[in-house]
Amino acid sequence: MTILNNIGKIMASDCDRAVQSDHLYDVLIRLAQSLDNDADQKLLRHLAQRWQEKTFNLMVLGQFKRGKSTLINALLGMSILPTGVVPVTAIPTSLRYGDTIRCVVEFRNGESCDIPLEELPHYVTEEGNPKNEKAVAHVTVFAPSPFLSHGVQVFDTPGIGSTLLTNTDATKKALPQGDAGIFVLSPDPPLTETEATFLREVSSRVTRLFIVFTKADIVGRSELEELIQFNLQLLREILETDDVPLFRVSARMVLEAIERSQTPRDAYEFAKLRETIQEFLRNEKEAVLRKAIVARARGVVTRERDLIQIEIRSITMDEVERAERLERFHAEVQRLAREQQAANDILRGDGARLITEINRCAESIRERVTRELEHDFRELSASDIPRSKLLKGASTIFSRLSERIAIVFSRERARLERQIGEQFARIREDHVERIHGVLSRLMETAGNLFDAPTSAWDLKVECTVELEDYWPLLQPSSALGTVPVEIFAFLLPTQWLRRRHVRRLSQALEEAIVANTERLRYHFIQGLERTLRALRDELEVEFSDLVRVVEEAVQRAAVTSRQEATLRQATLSELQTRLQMLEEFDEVLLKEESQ
Ligand SMILES: Nc1nc2c(ncn2[C@@H]2O[C@H](COP(=O)(O)OP(=O)(O)OP(=O)(O)O)[C@@H](O)[C@H]2O)c(=O)[nH]1
Ligand SMILES: [Mg+2]
Repeated sequence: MTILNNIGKIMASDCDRAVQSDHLYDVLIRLAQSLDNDADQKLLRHLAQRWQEKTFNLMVLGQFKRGKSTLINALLGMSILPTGVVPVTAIPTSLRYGDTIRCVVEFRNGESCDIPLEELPHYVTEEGNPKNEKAVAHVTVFAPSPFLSHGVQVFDTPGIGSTLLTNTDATKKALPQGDAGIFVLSPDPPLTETEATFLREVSSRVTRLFIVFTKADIVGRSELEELIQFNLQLLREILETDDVPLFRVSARMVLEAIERSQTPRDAYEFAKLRETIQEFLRNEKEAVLRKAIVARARGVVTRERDLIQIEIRSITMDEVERAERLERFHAEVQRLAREQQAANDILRGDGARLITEINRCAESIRERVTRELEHDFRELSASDIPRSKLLKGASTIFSRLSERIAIVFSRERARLERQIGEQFARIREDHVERIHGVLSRLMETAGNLFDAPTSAWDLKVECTVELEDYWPLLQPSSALGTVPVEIFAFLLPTQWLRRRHVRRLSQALEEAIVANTERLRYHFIQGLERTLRALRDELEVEFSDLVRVVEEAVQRAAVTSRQEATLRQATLSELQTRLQMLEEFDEVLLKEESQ
């Protein structure tokens, strides 16, 4: 495959950067290996794994045939995904970094298998897998593209708005997993109403959205500008902002250049798009995670250093003094454990208040959605449909309302997530600060009792409300049921029949709203309770670990102090060496922090 051979040359500088980003991983693993303390080792390995696995989901979305799969191939610098002139992508496909190309198909029954790249179209396209007869749930392709380094996972989604409704469905289900999105538009035709509706939904869900106007090569430059200005005007209205990041590109030109072993030159703003996305990933996503991980690792180093100081001082104490100080330490532990309990009680209270807030929000969501959908419903059912078309009319109203339910609830979910997320962040900060106070005092006490200077360290916990990726929106079809068809309907007077259709649809609509609000409420409360438990447990483990490691250090010191002078001296100088090594690790971590 020539494209694969060329990619290495063309994007070599990016590869260097990808390799460099693993330095922090190595530092964390080396630090873990150099420690005796199991809990800290485990924590550092966990941090290294989080760093290595840092994933960031970039969804490529848009109407069918806009050129999504081609654009992904161009961003990756290799022709991986099938593309074509009829609706192609039928199964959401994710692309992740791997040293070699590997395709993994996961089936709905939970089984999975590896397939050669050539067979990918048999599983992900409408032609190869019509109506998903192979029951594929998801396909992951691992590829050695620098674009996929830094943990980015690109999702190719089936195009929305085609006659293949299952494609639109599959894409909407994948949407909640997105961190950022690329919305693909092209000259043929300009933005449609379906796209506008979908775009509104997408923009409320992802933290960052890039608009890409691809296939720029199919129109002349002046026509292109005219089209772009037209689309931009609509986009500003839809996204309710004047700041719309739009990039003109030609994915085809990029791929053709790579095939000819050339660096793509004029593919409009393709290079800028690629750079902006990577910049965003590096700066906004990676930097935040890097800071949190480094702070945590430096906390471990500081604590280890403090413990060594305590051990060194304890070795030189006499037995009675050491035992008496350990007893005082335990008394202080009891007192601080009560303080920790009080902090947990406050957390519980804050959690309960947040649940009340979720309930209140759910109630206003129900009222707001009801007002909005009832208004839609009145408009939809206002027209005077002739008797012969009554059933068809009801069926149209039914599917329009089903669509609106999905959109409106997705928007409300995103809104609630933001609102609750912000409040949770404050609760988390307060709790972490309280527990941090308890832990610092614990360490300070140990330091004072054993005449060893201890240093302040940072306790950073950055957990967010853990919601299930997929929010189980009650599928409008099952929520609204099917439009009732009655055998004797033809005997009923038209007005009567019309009123009955309206009544039934209105009742089904109300039931769907209530059911979905309830699901939304339950989903958030469950997520919040799970997260609060995890936060409390994590900090409790931190407390008991700290007590244990201080005790262990003092006990080791007791053993050492009973040894004969040369052995004791050897242990002391080994501890000094470890102290020195930890200082060096701290310097390396400090440099990593400012990367
Ligand atoms: N001229 C030109 N054609 C393009 C470009 N990008 C895509 N195409 C063509 O547009 C057609 C559709 O491209 P795809 O990448 O399959 O589109 P898609 O959005 O993934 O389509 P679905 O998966 O069916 O939703 C193909 O025939 C591509 O060759 C481009 O930049 N320029
Ligand atoms: Mg496609």
